[in-house]
Amino acid sequence: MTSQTSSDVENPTHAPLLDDDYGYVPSLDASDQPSQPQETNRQPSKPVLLLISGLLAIGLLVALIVGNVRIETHDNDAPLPERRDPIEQGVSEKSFGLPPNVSSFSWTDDMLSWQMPAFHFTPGKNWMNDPNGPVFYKGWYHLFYQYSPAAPVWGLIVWGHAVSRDMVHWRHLPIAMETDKWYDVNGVWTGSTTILPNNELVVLYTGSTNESVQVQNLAYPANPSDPLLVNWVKDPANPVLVPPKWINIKDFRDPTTAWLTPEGRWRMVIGTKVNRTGIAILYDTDDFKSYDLLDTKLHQVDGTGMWECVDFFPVSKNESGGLDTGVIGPGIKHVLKASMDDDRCDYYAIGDYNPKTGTWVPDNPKIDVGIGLRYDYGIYYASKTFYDQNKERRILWSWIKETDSESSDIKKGWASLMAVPRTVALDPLTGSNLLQWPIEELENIRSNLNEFNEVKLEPGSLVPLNVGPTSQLDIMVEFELDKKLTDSLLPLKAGSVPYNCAGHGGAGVRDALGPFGVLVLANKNLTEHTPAYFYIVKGKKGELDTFFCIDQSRSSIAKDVDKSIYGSTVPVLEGEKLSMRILVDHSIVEGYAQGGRSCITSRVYPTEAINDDAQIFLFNNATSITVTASLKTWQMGVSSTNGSGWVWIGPSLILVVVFFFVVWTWQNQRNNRS
Ligand code: DQQ
Repeated sequence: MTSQTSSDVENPTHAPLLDDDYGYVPSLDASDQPSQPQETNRQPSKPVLLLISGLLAIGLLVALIVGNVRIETHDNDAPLPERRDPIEQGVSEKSFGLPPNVSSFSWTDDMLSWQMPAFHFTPGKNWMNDPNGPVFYKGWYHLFYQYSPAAPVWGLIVWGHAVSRDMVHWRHLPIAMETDKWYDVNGVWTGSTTILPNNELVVLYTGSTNESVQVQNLAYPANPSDPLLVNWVKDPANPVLVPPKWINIKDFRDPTTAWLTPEGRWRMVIGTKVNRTGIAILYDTDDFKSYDLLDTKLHQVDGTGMWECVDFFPVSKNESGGLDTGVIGPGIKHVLKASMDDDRCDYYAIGDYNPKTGTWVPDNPKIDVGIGLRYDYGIYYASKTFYDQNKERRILWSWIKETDSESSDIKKGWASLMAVPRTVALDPLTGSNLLQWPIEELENIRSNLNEFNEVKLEPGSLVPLNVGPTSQLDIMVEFELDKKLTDSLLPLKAGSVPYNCAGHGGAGVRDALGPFGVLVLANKNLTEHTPAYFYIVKGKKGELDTFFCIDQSRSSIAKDVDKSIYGSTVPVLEGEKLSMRILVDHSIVEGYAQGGRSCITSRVYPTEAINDDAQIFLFNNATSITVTASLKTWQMGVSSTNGSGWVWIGPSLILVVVFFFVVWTWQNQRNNRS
């Protein structure tokens, strides 16, 4: 298994052209061709000639395979398209702002190029935000995304497009939908795909019109027999939906995947707000062209502001697999998720859906949408699920933004990426939260397992782990605590401030039962490090509350990056060990606690703890307990084929054989002549 380095990513080699099977072949331009041996007066000897031709042939083979790894489709040097004014503001532009007067760090090219992830999806250049219309179609996973092809800042948004066999190795395709109609000239915004019973696809997306009105538009593949779905047609009937009178023309966006109602009509959700109330409204349609707005709202929550990228899907109480969007019946709960424009976080709640009335009620109104549970307690926004009929699971995609300065984004030439795709299902043990877990396909890019068993961590200890390079890691760790000790500790005093990750000073603040965990992306003298940790507090009634946190406050010596501390409580059931899984992929640290009951995604921008200078440690900063840790780590790479790359091995081998044959014949002829 080869791992993909950031320089592979920074220097993509080929642009795709058409191929017989799927519409595309990789092309080699002149600069990619191996150079020919120069004619000189001295004849090379036969073994030398064979060695050179062998190397050339291998080079050709490698070039063909590697050429499929990251294929860029956009020319960064092309003149910027004229921006139409006014560009719609306030929808997805960079929301991370640094306090005034923060000094800029002198970022070097090496530091910036290290930040590019290896196994998280990114278009490689320019700006990306929300995932759009994910679908599995004719053997390929399709991911569309909000893309600003002109610059690494939000602007005139189109639908970028990539395909994959496994959602790990990607093949970049041309832009699927451009801003070429009056009804989307200010942006082809977020939308979803629906698979019709005859396996045809339809896409509904929000267009920002020439007057910046948010409307819904219909599109479908130009050639449904093309598994890569390269070309898309927009329906002449567009826009198929305009904002109803009682909705502000700029608060009507992001249609969901539609599902069939028991009456046989298609139903979908759109997010909106009225004053400060976030609302999910429902439309029914027979043909995706004319729609009936339901009188009832699916759901609304006062004080939550605009609901973007609403998602609505069933989960099974008993089965671990996923369910198609329209499934209803006993043993099924429904998840309603909305992305809160106010705080840029994705909130969900679990509840019951009544298809007759078109309403949904949360199980626990105290943790309703926008005020309770989050998919992720770090940087995770505008997510969208789809039902993967290929493996009967529900997959969650989400946008991870940058939390550095815009000038750094411009210098590095790209901004944002997708979190790794996660399976999402109801937690069968609690019934009150979801479980999110990286898709199993990611395990195929693990290598170099290191295992550490029962490492005793005394209070105040720090244990370096020798696991090789640490910029691309999958870490799974379990902690055991001495139960007698936790029992003997006194509960929190009445009136003391309840713990939360952000408000209590991070991993450096010591208490009886925490923090303990893993330090990643740490340099030797620990001037830079990112701790992922548990922190246990004993509640007033003696109950233990466990928090899962990631502390970015010492992740970088640079001042012009986010230093927040993220986290939340995580349910831990009787008899369970504490467990966390941490994915490190250069500037992303993605954490999952207790099998995915609580997740945190963070962006870190170290200046020294990069490349070979980054290490990992176990630590225990608790003052009263010894913790026993057992862990496994793997290097994470992206193998040099992207699912479709193997297609080229056959032809490449034939080329190699032909090459050798020609050289051999030519050499023989020369020998015969002399
Ligand atoms: N991003 C899109 C909108 C959506 C927002 C525009 C969420 O459709 O509401 O890029 O990030």
